[in-house]
Amino acid sequence: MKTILITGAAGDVGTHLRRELAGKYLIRASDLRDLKEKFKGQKFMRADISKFADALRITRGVDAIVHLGGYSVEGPWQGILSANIVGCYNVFEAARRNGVKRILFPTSNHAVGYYRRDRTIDHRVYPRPDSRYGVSKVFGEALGSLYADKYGMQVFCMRIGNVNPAPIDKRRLSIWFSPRDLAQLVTIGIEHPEVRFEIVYGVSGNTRSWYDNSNAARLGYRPMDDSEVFAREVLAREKPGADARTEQYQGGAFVVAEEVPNPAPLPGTRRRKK
Ligand code: 15L
Repeated sequence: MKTILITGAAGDVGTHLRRELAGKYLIRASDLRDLKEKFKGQKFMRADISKFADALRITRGVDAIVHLGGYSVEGPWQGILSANIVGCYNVFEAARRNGVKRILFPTSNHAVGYYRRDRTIDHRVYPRPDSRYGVSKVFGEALGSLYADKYGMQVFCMRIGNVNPAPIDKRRLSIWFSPRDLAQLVTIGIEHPEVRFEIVYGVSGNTRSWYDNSNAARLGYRPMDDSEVFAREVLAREKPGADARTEQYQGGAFVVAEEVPNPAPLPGTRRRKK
């Protein structure tokens, strides 16, 4: 049985994934925080991936890595820098030094969140991040491409929508990713013999999808779920967003989210009068 390292294993996506993969792989679950839910046969290793020594320690002797660790929403730049940029670099570099060939990088819909909702995009579009968090995901995709080309690593980037047992609002009807579809796509990322560098969308087979997920289909992904069965109930409770941009762009509220809501002016500068 393969040993799989999951970083960020205590988070929501990590917990869904560990539940779905329990018994299928030997899971090494790593996080800064304690695991709230534990599953049989999964070993916990506490680590701070912004420290290279920790990244080296947790990546030793595994067959593949699912690198979920880091900030999962917009946040202060220093936090994103250390967890998502430095942390991501550390995991790739530690994997290379430990001879781990395969990395699954859960990037995000927010790497392309500035595409409008009336467009269908595929894995070849130019990134259009909607936040500093989105930029950090584009960084991870670029790093994966470098490590695939330069070091022959096998890198599987999943631009994840929203993992939940059910879609929670109108935007999520388009990007919902059920836990069992997540497990199917991750299994393809771990097992497919021809992965070199791939970008796929981590979403279920949603009728309202904004994505052409043909690259995932080419690799054998056959989603079992479609958010449409929840549409009536979700739309009935939907309230219009306060800012029209959140309805125009795929990234929703991330296009208006600020790392610091009202930054103080720099010394020697003044706020412009309206
Ligand atoms: C993400 O990338 C986040 O990790 C997750 O927390 C959700 O906010 C999701 O996107 C989303 O767009 O709903």
